[in-house]
Amino acid sequence: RGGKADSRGALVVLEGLDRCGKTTQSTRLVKNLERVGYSAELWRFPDRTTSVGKMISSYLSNESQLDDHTIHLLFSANRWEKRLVMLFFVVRNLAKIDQDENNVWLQNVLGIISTGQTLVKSLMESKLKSGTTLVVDRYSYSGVAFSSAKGLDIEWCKAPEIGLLAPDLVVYLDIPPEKAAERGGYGGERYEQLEFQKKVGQNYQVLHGPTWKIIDACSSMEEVEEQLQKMVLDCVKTCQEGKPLSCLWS
Ligand code: FDM
Repeated sequence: RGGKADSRGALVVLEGLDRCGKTTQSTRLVKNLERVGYSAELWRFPDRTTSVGKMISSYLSNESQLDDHTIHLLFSANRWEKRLVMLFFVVRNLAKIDQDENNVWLQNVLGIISTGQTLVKSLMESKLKSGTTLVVDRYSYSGVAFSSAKGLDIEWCKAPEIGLLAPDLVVYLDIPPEKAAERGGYGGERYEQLEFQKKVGQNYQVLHGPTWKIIDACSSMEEVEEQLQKMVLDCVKTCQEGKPLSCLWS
């Protein structure tokens, strides 16, 4: 809909404290975008379906213990692994070619990949370039805000995220931690504690940049939905007009 035939989708991230309404709003947003004719997909981090995601999930539900640095890197790896999905398909297809061509093809391409001249686009990038808008429930900013709330150095926390795609728009659903805590109670996961969430909120402030927009998450669900959709439609149009993709932390 609209834009040039080869126009790309937008990378939109929703961030905020636990219970700020991100998950409800990101689901509604994708439905609303599709309703008005855009191709859109909902992603979320952590993606608990992968093997790294399962380790994260077990940590969050207090079934396992991990060093703070280790879990931070696992959250980051869970974002990077979206790249590997494509790599896996390429290697698997080459393995098929390999049956006829006596290993040469596979050797060459694996050589290229291992020297870092990657032929492989990340899954995220190829989705965006195919015109799909991605609505992402939490991203690198959660990684930094939550881990640095445990006392880890903020620059150290940002480092493993360098080179991931930078969002075109980050919408911060702003809610006072006390208000969030009143909403239906926390679900018992590791970070769902008022004092911790207060620190996370302060850390998010440091991360706000030019691509950030803030919505008052204490407004009604409908009001938040409407404001969000308006912001995202503006962003989608800018991306269709040719805004280039960039990488964190630009
Ligand atoms: N979280 C989430 C992190 O600590 N680092 C990250 O990189 C991400 C993506 O995991 F408390 C935290 C934030 C939250 C918890 O998130 C699980 P969901 O949105 O409740 O599944």
